Amino acid sequence: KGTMIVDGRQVEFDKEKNVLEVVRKAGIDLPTFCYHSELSIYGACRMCIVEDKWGNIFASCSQLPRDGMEVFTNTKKVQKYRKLILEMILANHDRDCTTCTRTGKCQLQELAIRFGIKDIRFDPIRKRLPIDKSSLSIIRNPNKCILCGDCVRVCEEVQGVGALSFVNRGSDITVAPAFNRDIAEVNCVNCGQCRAVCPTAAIIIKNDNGKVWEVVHDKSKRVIAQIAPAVRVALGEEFGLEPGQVTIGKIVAALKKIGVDEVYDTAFSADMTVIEESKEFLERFETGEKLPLFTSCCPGWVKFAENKYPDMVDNISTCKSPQQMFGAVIKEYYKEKDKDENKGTILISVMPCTAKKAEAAREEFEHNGVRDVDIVITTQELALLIKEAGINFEQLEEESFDMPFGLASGSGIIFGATGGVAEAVVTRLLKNKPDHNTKDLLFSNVRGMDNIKEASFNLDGKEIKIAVVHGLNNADELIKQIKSGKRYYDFIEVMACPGGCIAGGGQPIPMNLETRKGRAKGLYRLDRISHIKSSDTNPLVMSLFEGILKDNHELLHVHKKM
Ligand code: HC1
Ligand code: SF4
Repeated sequence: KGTMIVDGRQVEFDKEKNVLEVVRKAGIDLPTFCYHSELSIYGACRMCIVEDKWGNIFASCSQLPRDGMEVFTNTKKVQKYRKLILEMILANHDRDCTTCTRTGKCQLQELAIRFGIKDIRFDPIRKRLPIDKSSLSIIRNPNKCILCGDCVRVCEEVQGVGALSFVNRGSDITVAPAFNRDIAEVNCVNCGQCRAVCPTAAIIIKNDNGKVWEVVHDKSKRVIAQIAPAVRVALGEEFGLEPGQVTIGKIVAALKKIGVDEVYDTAFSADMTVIEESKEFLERFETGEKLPLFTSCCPGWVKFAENKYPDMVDNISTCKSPQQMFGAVIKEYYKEKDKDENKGTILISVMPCTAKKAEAAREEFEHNGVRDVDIVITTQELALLIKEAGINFEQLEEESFDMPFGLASGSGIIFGATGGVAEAVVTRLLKNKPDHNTKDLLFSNVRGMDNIKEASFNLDGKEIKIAVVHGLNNADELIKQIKSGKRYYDFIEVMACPGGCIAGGGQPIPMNLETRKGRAKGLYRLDRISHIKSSDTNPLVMSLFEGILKDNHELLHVHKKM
């Protein structure tokens, strides 16, 4: 607690972690590339420099605020150094801005404009490096890297993966996977969180929009799209709306305009997942075998477990994720009709997640040459697709999902927020279904952004212990505690990205606590207004279980090949 003086004005501080936060509290937008409140402080970019009353220049992110401390943010010296730093970064940065996917949203470009950089006085000293296109999810271009280290820290500190690090020294320094290998050859789980924090286009989403155009132009194809829960509360941000605003009607309309024949809801197949997964849970709970049961819908988590805890893979549910269940069902549903009409059904997934691209491509999701899911695009790619098609999103008339796979329960929709899957499974298991008021109370422990959440529920006199984790480093911590016997649970929901799918690596940026909370709120609002609360009361899902799935439950399960 204390008071600082920023540019001659008194500013009180209390919980602010560093001088930078106090300056920002004073209403001054100090620039930075490498400071993220959720990551450790690195102090590498030095864009946030300030000057003290003795003329010393320092990075404000790396200094604690002190009572009586006086700083200046716009002195001649500060302006000169800041420009110099920017010029040096720009000298070594690919400047193909006209064709860059981050143009208009690049922090480097933004600051170059803001600080009036016109000429760059230096020649590049870094040599050009190859672009790494090995991953199905992300593309790394080291020639656009400004060495802020954000990706390195998010991958290590938030995801506990550590797939990226600084390699080499001096002017050869760069960020790369271990031993300079391709990213697809290391332990990367495709979560895309590195892309979400990258200030430039050094890490971008692999764009699969070309494949979408190809299939919608092909008249021999029946083109179907499924929309993940989290997309509907985030896409609007790309068109100037607040996080959490629901634009699902416009998303359906836009996809139809682009040429998709039928548009369905992944929350529908999330309802199917709930039915299958709760059945599986009850069987295991009864026998006490292979507990805790871990959820299987997050491909980043599944890959992490395969890499790091192969001995626990059997504890992961055999249920396919909703994305894959939807694919398996739709391909079965249209099998005969496709033969009769001499057509091929193509399924496009619109997901908040970069890892879903890798999930769809896994070998176990192909049967007799037919893939469950053919193309996966992220929320960001959908926004580009809409812009490319020249669709005026604001003026688009809303449309409803197609039937029969367009009706989902609120439980299926909240899958997109951390805690949502656990809440949906427990809601399904409870005999007396809670209304939304009791739900808010009952599930308060599994909702929200705490790292590790716990709750217990009484089911026919037996207590079920549940944990919810998001962020793979938190999952790692929890597993260590389970293995050491410090904690016990029956059911664990794991989502790789902090906040769950709403903050997946394919979502609009910025990704921060505010956007996460706003998007989660949007999903819970949809649950509150939905007529169907519990997956087992979704009549269309139940009729599917009586219909094509009756003797074909295996369609919904996967036995992972290790
Ligand atoms: Fe998710 Fe899921 S909730 S994994 O977060 O289980 O991506 O939104 O589609 O599959 O339904 C993502 C979201 C999504 C699946 C569902
Ligand atoms: Fe790390 Fe995820 Fe990026 Fe892979 S995609 S390098 S796991 S942050």
